[in-house]
Amino acid sequence: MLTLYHAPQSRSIIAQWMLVELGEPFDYHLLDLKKGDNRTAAYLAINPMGKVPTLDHDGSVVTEAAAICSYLADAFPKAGLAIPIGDRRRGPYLKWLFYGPSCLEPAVIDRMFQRPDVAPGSLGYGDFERVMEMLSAAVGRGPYLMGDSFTAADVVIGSGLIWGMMTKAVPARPEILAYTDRLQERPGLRRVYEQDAAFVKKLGG
Ligand SMILES: N[C@@H](CCC(=O)N[C@@H](CS)C(=O)NCC(=O)O)C(=O)O
Repeated sequence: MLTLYHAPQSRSIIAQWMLVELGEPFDYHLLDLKKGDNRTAAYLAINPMGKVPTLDHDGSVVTEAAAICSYLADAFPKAGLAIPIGDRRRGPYLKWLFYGPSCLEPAVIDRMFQRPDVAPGSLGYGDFERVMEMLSAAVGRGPYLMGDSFTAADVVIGSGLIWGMMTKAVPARPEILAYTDRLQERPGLRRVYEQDAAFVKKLGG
C-alpha cells in the first residue's frame, strides 16, 4: 500500500511524477498548505519538517523528494527506473539523484532570490554557471541522463530544471529546453499536471 502525502503546486510533484511513472497503484492524502494541514500533530509525527512530500509504504515512511524517488525505484525494480546495484552505471545514476537536492536546487534558489555568487569554494554547488554547463552537457547527450533509459534521476533533475525554467532562473539553453520538452511529452508527466490542476480546484484555487 502506497500513500503520498501531497500538496499540489509544490515539490511534492516530484514524488507524484515518480509514482505515476512507476505504474503502481497509490493513494493520495491531500494537504492544504494554506490551511496548515502540514502543521498538525498527526502530520508532524510522520514528517517533523512539516514539508511535503511524504511517502508511506506499508508503514515505512520516507521523506525528502529525491529519497522517495530513489526508494521507489529500488523497491519496485520491475519498473526499470533504477540502475541496479552491481551495474557500473549505478555510480553516475546516484550522482544525479543527489545532485538534484544538493546542487541544482540550491543553485536555482540562490539565483531566484538573487543571492550573489559568493565563495564558490564554500558553496556545495560551486557556481550557478558551472551547474548549468554540467547539466547542459549531461542532458545534451540524451535522450535521458542515463542514455536511453529513463530513470528516477530524470524525475529528480528534470523536475528541478522544469521548475527552474518556470521561474526563469534556469536559462533556456537549447540542450536543457530539448530535454525538458522531451520530459513534458511523457504521458506520465501530462497526467500529473492534469491531476494537480484538479487538486488545485478541489482545494479552492
Ligand atoms: N527538502 C524537501 C523540501 C520540501 C519542501 O520544501 N516542500 C515545501 C513545498 S514546495 C513545503 O512543504 N512547504 C510547506 C511549509 O514549509 O510550510 C524535499 O525535497 O522534499
